[in-house]
Amino acid sequence: MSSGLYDMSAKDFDKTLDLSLLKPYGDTMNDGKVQLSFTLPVPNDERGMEAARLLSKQMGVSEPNVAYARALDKAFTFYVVYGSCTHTVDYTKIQVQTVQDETMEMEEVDAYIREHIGRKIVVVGASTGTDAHTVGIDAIMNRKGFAGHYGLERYEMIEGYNLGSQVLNEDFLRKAEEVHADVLLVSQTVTQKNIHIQNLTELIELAEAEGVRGKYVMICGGARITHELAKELGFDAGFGPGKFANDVATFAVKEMVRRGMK
Ligand code: B12
Repeated sequence: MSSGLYDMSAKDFDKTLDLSLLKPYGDTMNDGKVQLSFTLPVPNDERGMEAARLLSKQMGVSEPNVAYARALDKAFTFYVVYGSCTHTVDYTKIQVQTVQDETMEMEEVDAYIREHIGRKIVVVGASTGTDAHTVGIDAIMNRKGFAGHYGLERYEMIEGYNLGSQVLNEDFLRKAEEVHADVLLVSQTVTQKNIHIQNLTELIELAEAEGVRGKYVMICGGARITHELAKELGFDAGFGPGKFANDVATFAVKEMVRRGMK
């Protein structure tokens, strides 16, 4: 439910705002104020600070001010730079691919499963490949949940298996087969050198090679995962930060019904 302040756009407060030329806001509309932080492999001295300013200018930040510089080691320095972004984007033209289902609460999901599927559904989740981060998949699956949203293990009509982290794609699919899974949930947190793309692609390829891709609703998630990326990689949906168990459960059960999975 939204009302009052949230129904107003910033244009109601400041007539100089042009959403086709959107830029950051700090103190005064269109001032472009931003804060950047980064590390340079140089010692912490005046020369390093000048390098940080010059790089910031090249990134489109005018009047860069090195607000903070701290040596991490003899040859590495961490910088925080303030300045004004000179770039703009046309907000009016932005289209984003998102999951369209309106999120249901836990009780509504359970009722939906009872009515439309008529049995408990089986969900298997894991953080795959070399990825050791478990907090994301736990947030979605653990009974106690995350940020006020109970996890899938608490749903009466869901039988959940959380395999933890560093699960090989082969083992993940084997477990899915063994427990007659309907929905597979994959978490990927580490994205260095695009390892998440590699892991996720390999899982889809393996599922296709084993002829089981169509048996499962396959969903991935993690800090850098968008719905658009997930679809590109061959998943049915993708969820990132700010998404919870009931968002995922809603999509999963509606997708099962759309696909006629009983
Ligand atoms: C805790 C942590 C660790 C812990 C993990 C402990 C554990 N048991 O999970 C430890 C110390 C082990 C660790 C190790 C490493 N980490 Co670490 N870690 C973090 C940290 C601080 C928090 C991550 C977290 O728990 N977030 C909270 C959860 C709830 O958020 P989330 O995962 O985004 O989940 C939400 C959504 O994305 C979504 N979601 C997530 N998964 C799924 C799955 C599905 C199916 C769905 C639907 C939704 C969904 O739902 C969740 C709720 O909204 C982050 C920095 C940060 N502040 O984010 C770095 C961070 C993720 N780690 C990082 C790195 C580099 C590493 C190491 C490689 C470090 C090293 N050199 O050894 C190792 C990797 C080890 C490995 N093999 O994977 C980097 C990743 C950079 C990148 N882009 O790749 C980060 C961003 C730190 C940084 N700024 O550099 N790490």
